[in-house]
Amino acid sequence: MSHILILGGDGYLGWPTAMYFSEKGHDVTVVDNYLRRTACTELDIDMLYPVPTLISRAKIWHELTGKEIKVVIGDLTDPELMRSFFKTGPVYNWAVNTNFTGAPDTIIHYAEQPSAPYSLMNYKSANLTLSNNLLVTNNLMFALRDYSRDTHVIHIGTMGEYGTPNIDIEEGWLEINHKGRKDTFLFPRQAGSLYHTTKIMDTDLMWFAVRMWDLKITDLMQGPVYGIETEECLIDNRLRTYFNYDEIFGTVVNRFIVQAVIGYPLTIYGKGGQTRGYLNIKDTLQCVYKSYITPSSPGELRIFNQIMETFSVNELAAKTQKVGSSLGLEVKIDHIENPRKEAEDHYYNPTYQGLVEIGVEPSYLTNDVMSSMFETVRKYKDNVREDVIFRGVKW
Ligand code: USQ
Repeated sequence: MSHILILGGDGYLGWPTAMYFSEKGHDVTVVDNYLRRTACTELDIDMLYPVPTLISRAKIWHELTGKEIKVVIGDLTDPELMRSFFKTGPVYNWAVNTNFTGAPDTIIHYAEQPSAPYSLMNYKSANLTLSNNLLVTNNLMFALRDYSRDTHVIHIGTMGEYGTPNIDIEEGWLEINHKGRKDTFLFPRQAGSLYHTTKIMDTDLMWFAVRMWDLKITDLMQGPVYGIETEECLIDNRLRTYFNYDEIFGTVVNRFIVQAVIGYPLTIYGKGGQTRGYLNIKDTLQCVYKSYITPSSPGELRIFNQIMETFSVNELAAKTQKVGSSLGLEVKIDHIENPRKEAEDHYYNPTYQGLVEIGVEPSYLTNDVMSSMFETVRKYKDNVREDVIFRGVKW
């Protein structure tokens, strides 16, 4: 049994990850400052259904399974909070057993402001994104340096670090031949939002710490995630993860399905040729778990591209329309002026073999997978608020 610390354990991915590791018998602690919930409240955004607080969810999990997910509510930009997980043990907001069992064996780092549009709403949201994301990562690097260089960190990066270059995208690294000599460097990065830029900076902070202090880090370059349910979420509706469909926090597949269900024309931005690599939320859990089982070595920044298949926005809209029609819905498609500054017609050929090589079994966005998302969204149709679907946050 390992001691797993999940930074950002209240989030779309953090909470399902906590249950996944807890179900397997690990000693799991989650920490979160409710950044995403607070932002949704401040922006007057509702999720598809209400989600109990992190403490309530941990209690429900305990009641139903007998397993314990310890909870700390706090802000990891405070270095003392970060360091308490290694030094003395934190002050838990909820836990059955509060004994300090030493530094975590593995830390899964999701504690970041995750939205590109949020990062570009205004100078305050830009500053929050920069300060939160970089300070949390830097606090983590120094805590590891000072207390536990053997702890393996699994960080969620983004495919958006690479942008859309006119060459094939490798898994993190590129060998360069220059004037007869060669060396390996981080693959060139060129982000399309300030949020994505913070992920590039995270990678740089982690690469520095790995070189200086021989830390063990895996950086997972993840594409947009879709899906609602993981095995553990199905145990009880109150254990479901967040589901955002608004312009700020909703990702494109989740948004399109909600739009199709309520008869709102699918919001393709611009020409719709924007191509990205996608994955099911269940595969995020598999990828993190397989990375945990086969940690990187001391002094290694291991990078995997965490996607299972690629689609253009037009292809996603066509798929949504097809599955919607098969369920008796009339799904309209709209091309609206792109609020983002991004290539709408571009080359895209990323490599993504590494995670399969360590045992991940990919899921795909089949008609059945989409239909089951439609079914779940339909149950909550009456909760959907049209006014949050498009506000036009511009780059
Ligand atoms: N898009 C539309 N219509 C919409 C929403 C999005 O055409 O209604 C387009 C966007 O312009 C973009 C693509 O769909 O070209 C993906 O957009 P998204 O909102 O699903 O994803 P993105 O903003 O790129 O960010 C999401 C997550 C972020 C993660 C990233 C992975 O919010 O945390 O890092 O996916 S990646 O895109 O590979 O960088």
